[in-house]
Amino acid sequence: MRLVIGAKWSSTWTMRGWLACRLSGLPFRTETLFLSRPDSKARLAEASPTGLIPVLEHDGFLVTDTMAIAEYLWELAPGCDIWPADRRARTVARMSASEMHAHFAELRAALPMNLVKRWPIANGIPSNVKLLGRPGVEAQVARVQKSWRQTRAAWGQGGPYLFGARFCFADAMWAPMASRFRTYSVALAPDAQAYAEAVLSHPFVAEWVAGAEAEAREIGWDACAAWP
Ligand SMILES: N[C@@H](CCC(=O)N[C@@H](CS)C(=O)NCC(=O)O)C(=O)O
Repeated sequence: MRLVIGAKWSSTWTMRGWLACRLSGLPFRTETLFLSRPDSKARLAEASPTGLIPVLEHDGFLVTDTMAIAEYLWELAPGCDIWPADRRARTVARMSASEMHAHFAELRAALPMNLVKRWPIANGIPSNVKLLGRPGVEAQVARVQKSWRQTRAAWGQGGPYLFGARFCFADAMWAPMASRFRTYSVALAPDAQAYAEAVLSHPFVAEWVAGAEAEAREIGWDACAAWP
């Protein structure tokens, strides 16, 4: 299998697709398609029927969209770590992943993912107040925390993740959100902070972040950290 990904330090959806592949336990290789090059649009059109990445290729069959990729991999490797074993837990995990997939447009636009950036804090005040004050952002930051809290309260006993001890694709879907909160020094409630830190410390997430850092060193750390 081959997964087409974007720049590791900034591509949220391809990070999720890559995490789905890792959770499946199946062998795969990646191919990087940087989205800001002059030929990117043409390469995207060639690589993906939707013109979006990630795209998974398996024996000539193309799967686009992170949710569909996760479901396809689950069907190839049923019982893998993508979804919890219990049917209801699995449904709630799909609900959680779908909420992330479909919502939070304002938050995502205001705080683009940048895995190598850290917003500076001066005298205890983050210099990101303007971004956090954009319409809709505060309410969406609150909803994200509530979503994590609701799921963990019902299913998260026995471990730091949404469904306890096993990190699943729902956690993977939220990983870029957790990284945004870290990058922009968003003040979270203690339970949400602990969950975000657990997600960012998961070995697969840490592996992707290490790849992002290596990539940024190659491209030019300061240029990457200055974006957007
Ligand atoms: N709903 C899609 C979203 C995919 C998406 O927006 N991917 C971005 C990269 S992270 C993309 O391909 N953008 C194309 C472009 O910027 O031209 C999914 O879940 O995979």
